[in-house]
Amino acid sequence: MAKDTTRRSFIKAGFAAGAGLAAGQASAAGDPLITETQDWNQQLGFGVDERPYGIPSEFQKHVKRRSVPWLTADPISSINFTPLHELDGIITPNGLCFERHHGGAAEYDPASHRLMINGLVDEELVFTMEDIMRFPRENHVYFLECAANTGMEWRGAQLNGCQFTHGMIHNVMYTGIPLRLILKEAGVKADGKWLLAEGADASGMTRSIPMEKALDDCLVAFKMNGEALRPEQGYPLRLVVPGWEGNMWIKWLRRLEVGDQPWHHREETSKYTDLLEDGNARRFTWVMDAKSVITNPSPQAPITHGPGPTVLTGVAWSGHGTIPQVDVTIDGGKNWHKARISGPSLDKSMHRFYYEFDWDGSELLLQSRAHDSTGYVQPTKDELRAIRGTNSIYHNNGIQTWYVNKEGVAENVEIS
Ligand SMILES: Nc1nc2c(c(=O)[nH]1)N[C@H]1C(S)=C(S)[C@@H](COP(=O)(O)O)O[C@H]1N2
Ligand SMILES: [Mo]
Repeated sequence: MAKDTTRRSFIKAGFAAGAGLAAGQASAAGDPLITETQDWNQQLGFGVDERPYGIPSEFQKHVKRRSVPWLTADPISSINFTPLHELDGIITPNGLCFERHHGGAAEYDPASHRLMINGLVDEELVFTMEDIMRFPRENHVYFLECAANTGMEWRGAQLNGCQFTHGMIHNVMYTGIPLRLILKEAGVKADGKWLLAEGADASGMTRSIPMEKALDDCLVAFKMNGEALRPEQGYPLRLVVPGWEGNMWIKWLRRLEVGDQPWHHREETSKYTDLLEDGNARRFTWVMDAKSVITNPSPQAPITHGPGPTVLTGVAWSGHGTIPQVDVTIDGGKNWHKARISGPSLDKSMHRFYYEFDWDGSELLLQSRAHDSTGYVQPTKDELRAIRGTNSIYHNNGIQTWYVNKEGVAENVEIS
């Protein structure tokens, strides 16, 4: 499969494909969509007062979060998935960020929201949202990945689409206050080594966070991609714990307690722990390791244009830093190629990669493999299983394979 990505070859192929599709119909030059006046050329569009808050084109209705009904018992304590196969670049639009909540998405009036700090501090404090807004702010783009992302795939290929296998992730620019400034305001006592973050929603979610992380890069955020957090994402205030599993990013943040040891609450004992092959469970697997997935082509985004120039794209991320390199293969690992990373390469943020190739119409086995800035390389699923067995749910960052048939239809498979 030779790669020739010059302009000329694209244009030639474009005409060839057009001619092929239009066989027996009008040629490209005689296309009525070009030569005839269309309905939409003859009527006025809608005015500036029609949509004071903009929404996507009605032709984009298929671009939406989706859930998998059998995954959870009811939609209140459930999950939906980001449509990764419909997105490009690195930022997840606010309305498409996957949702995970344990007691429904709460909607609070910011005027009556409070953030309290108690425990091992010099002075216990309560902040209003107005108080929070008076601290110096920072802007950072970070991915949030639920530890259960790809969790259904431990025993074998299961869900047919990157939205479902990898869509428990979003990548957002947050505006917020460094958590360390808020802790400093209260004054952490010398034996204050841990922080408990608590949500105001019905689930009252709590997680223990080591003080080093709290003082390092955590944010108390109130904006996402420039506008207020969405209710689904914890409006008016959420904790941002860069690179660490999504469960720790407490939404509707109402309380921070400083303590001298972890609290061992539900979400860090019975959940979000990793059962190992020997029967022991590993706790506190906080950092999300390097991972990647090809978003196009993929089961929900087949190749529809036939052989010729084809754009392969996907996303990669690491909780340990940046992604300097992504390799892709279209023949199940016989040959690996360096993908092209385009867009900002930011710490603990999603990266976008592309690989352009000339599809000869034969079957494909697509895989991507991320390298992060520590030198770590994304493992195969078999390598993970050798350590973790198949009884795991969380922290599956194994290499994903899509099989593409001669018609361009893609399917979730495994090769070994
Ligand atoms: N208060 C509160 N915070 C929460 C949760 C919750 O149910 N309640 N869910 C957690 C889990 S398990 C994940 S993966 C992330 C999901 O964030 P998102 O809904 O913005 O995608 O929020 C975390 N923070
Ligand atoms: Mo989660």
